[in-house]
Order: sequence, then structure tokens, then C-alpha cells
Amino acid sequence: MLMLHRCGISSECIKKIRKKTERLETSMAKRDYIVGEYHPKTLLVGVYTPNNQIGNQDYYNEEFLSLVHTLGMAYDLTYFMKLRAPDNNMFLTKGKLEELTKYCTEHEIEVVYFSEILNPLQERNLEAAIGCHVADRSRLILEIFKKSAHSSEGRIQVEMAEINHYKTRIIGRGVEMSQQAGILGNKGPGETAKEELRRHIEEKMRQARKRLETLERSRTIQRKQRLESKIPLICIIGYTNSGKSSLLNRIAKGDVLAEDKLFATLDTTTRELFIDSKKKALISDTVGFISQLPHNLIAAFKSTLDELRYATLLLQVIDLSNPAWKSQIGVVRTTLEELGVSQPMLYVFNKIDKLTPEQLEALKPELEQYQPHVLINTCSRQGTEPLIAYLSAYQL
Ligand SMILES: Nc1nc2c(ncn2[C@@H]2O[C@H](COP(=O)(O)OP(=O)(O)OP(=O)(O)O)[C@@H](O)[C@H]2O)c(=O)[nH]1
Ligand SMILES: [Mg+2]
Repeated sequence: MLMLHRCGISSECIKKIRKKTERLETSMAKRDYIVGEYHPKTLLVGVYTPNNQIGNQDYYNEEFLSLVHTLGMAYDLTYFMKLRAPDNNMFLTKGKLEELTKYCTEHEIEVVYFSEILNPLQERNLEAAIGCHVADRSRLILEIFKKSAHSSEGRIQVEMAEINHYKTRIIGRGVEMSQQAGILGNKGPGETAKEELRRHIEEKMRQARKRLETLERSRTIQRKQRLESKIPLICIIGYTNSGKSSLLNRIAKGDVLAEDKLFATLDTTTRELFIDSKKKALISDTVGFISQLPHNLIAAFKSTLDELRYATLLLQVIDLSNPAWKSQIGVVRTTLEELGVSQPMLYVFNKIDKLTPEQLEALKPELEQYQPHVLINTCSRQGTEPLIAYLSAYQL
């Protein structure tokens, strides 16, 4: 016998919707496999598009693999391709999609990770076409950030970015969730599972925002005290893995984790820096930048990165031994523009010990275009002398 719910929907129908919601939740949970035990057959797909700010395809793919290694995620196969122009709905062009679908079927792939950012529609369409779970660069970077955030502020910021990431993806899955029903029992007619989920997400976001605001208030007070004390603030910025934390450790006796990993640092560390017998400053190490940094992460880290707008001087650390160093400067420039940061800057070309004297000589004319600049290596105290000399002469 069919039981009718008070909003006029049969209990059979409610059961069906409940099942669909459960299935959807399981499917979303399955995406969390990278931190769990279960290892589905995973394919990494490096896609190079003309929009890419990193001008070197090989390096871009290498960086993608470094991101995956940083996360410690196991994968089975890699597949690299060049795309003339991404498709708005499907991301891949018809030919490339067929090629990839065939590859996935042949190799029984269950999960595909893309090196690029996909919008929720592209992600859904690709999943349907390839028949595998699909995740993108945002998801990868989010997971790394989740692992590296240790301070309360860092954790909340990552949590907010994650909520936003899922919000667009879960809510975008309209078809499975749009049937009307009071599936949670006490909701009135017209309530949909999707609305319920949206409210839940918004509530989580509201709570996170509230916690962040409390932390921001204490940050504002600290900033006010610093500005009143007239102690200059130097902020170390730059592409990820360029040597920012190593520099802080070298010149300010810090103990920040410096590792050959992307995004080793997420939380800002500030130390006193005694430049010479008369000069003192505060020096901060910050989160690194990367090409195609997901927008929701930049937005989430705005409160940490806001600090850059109050800096007296920015030190942009560049890994000169990286073949893509010029593109990386471009990425940093774009990110700073997005953040509205335009403080005075010194280019700090680092890791010069990894270049031969001939290579360094050949690079000099190009480096002249970046002014002012110093050349250093943080491996030895002498290596950082040009920087200390610059700061000593600089009117902070
Ligand atoms: N050879 C050489 N290696 C360096 C130099 N400076 C840093 N490194 C190495 O580069 C790697 C990255 O250094 P970090 O200081 O962690 O870089 P970071 O910019 O803070 O990186 P994230 O916090 O991950 O963005 C580490 O393995 C360092 O030992 C240098 O001058 N020469
Ligand atoms: Mg660091």
C-alpha cells in the first residue's frame, strides 16, 4: 500500500529520493579517496592550453607531477596532451575527448585528475563522457593546502575555500537533487534536497566566516600596534619552492620548514630582523604562488595576503635555476595585481649556486630588466650578503 507523506508525496517516492541523495553523497565521499585507504586506478592528465602562463609545456607537466607528489597521492598512469582551445562545456575538443575516453576504457581507469582548472559544468560533462570520476587542479591544490595549514587562520581559510569548491559542484548537480520532497522528515512542502544542502553549506560558511572575523580583528590590532611602533615590515613573497622560507631561516634565524615541496609554507611566520647595528625590521614569510592558483583559494587567503599591502618592502624570491623563472615572475605579478598589492619590491634571484659562472654571465643582460635586484643563494651566509647590504642601504 502506498503511504502518502504529509506534503502529498508517496513514501515510495521519498525512499527513491533518499537513495539518490545517498548515492550522491557516496560519490562525493569517494572523491576523498586520496586521503583514505581505497586506491582506485588513477590517471593523471596534463593538459597544456594556450592560456597557460607557464610558457614551457614540459615544465608545466613536471610541476603538475610535483603537485601530485607533494600530496603523496598514488597514481597509475600519466597522459599528456596539448589543447588548441578549451571547450566551454566539455573542456576537451571532440577528438581529444574520444582519444581520452578510449584510453580510459582500455586501461580501466576509475579516476582522472586534470592539471587544469575545470568549471563544475566541464567536470560533470567530462565525468559523464569518460565514465570516471574527474577532479581538477583546484581540488589537488586544495588537498595540499589542507595538509599544510596548521594555524587556526590557515585552516579556516582552507575550509572556506573547500566549502566554496563543493558548493558549486554539489549544487550544480541539479538533476539528481531537484525533486520536491520533505526528505528530511520535518521540512515543509516545496523543500528540495538541493535547498536543504545549500542551507547546510551556507550555515557552515557563515560559521567559518565568523571564526575568521574574530581572528582578523586580532590581526588588525596587531597591525595597528606595529604601524604605531614604526617598525618596518618586509614581506617575502614569490613562486612556490623558490626558497622563501630558506631565506627567512638564513637571515632571521627562523625555524620555518623549508622543503623541496610545493606549498611547504601556508602559515605566515614573522621574525625580527637585525639588519645592522642600527636597523631593525620585521620579516614575514608567506604562502607561495603558483600558476592557475584557484580563485577561491586566492579569495580565501585574502586576509593573510592582505598583510602584503601594509609591507614597507617586498622581497620577491625567484628560483633562477628553474627554466620557467620568467613565467613565474609573471604569475607573481598577476597574482599581486589581483590582490591589489603594489608595494616597492626587490627581486631576489636565488639558487645561483645551481648555475655555472658561464650560465650566470649569459643571464645577466636579461636580469638587468628586473630592477632593483640582487643575486643570492641561501645555502651559505655569504650567499645572502648582497641582500643584507641592500637592506642596510635602503631607506626603510
Ligand atoms: N641549491 C639551493 N637550494 C635552495 C636554495 N634556497 C632554497 N633551496 C632549496 O629549495 C627548496 C625549497 O625551499 P623553501 O625555502 O622551502 O622554498 P619556499 O619558497 O619557502 O617554498 P614553499 O613554502 O613550498 O612555497 C628546499 O629544498 C631548499 O633547500 C639555494 O639558494 N640553493
Ligand atoms: Mg616556504
